[in-house]
Amino acid sequence: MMMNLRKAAFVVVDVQNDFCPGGALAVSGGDEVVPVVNALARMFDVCIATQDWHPAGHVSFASAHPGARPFDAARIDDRVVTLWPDHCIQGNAGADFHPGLELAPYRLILRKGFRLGLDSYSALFENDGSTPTGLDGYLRGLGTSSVVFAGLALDYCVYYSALDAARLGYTVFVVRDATRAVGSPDGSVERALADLASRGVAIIDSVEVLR
Ligand code: VGL
Ligand code: ZN
Repeated sequence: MMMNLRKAAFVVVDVQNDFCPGGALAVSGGDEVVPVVNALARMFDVCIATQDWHPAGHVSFASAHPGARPFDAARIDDRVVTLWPDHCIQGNAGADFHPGLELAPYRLILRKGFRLGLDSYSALFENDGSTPTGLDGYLRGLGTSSVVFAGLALDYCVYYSALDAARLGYTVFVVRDATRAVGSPDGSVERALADLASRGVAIIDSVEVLR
């Protein structure tokens, strides 16, 4: 394996039915990450999966805001946020992991976005920017200083997770071909990748980990 990645934690973001074709917030090609993620997970001692886990009526759902439509921007608690179709509702099939995702390697499944009035894109902090999910403490407890991200979606939950990890001082990698993107608004992927690169996040290909 390239670099010293076995000592890194592998964090797989939101590989759930609702983000795959046929799901409520389908990401184009979302299911295509599954075999890549399965192969990558075999390379790491510490594998963690996140699960978007919203209560019905969640503040991020357009349906919770009269007159709003999915993908609209809205102002909530003085933050401009994106509204989504209802997705990843706790206990529904859409919130389940993709059936092809091999779950055995994952020692921690971290649920996020479970507060009715607050979303959490990042695996590390909720969208108020200050409420920790506990993942930083978990990683520190294991002595982990680098994190490799994959999963869905590149321009939202993977992006904000990698951003927070870099801000916290981790060495951060994003495995580009093990992600897919929402792609809205236009240019979201290019902006996310440029921002990550400017913060020292390495955008890599799965072959660099698997060889
Ligand atoms: C996500 C939008 C809403 C993601 C989750 O996993 O990227 N995006 N909830
Ligand atoms: Zn969500």
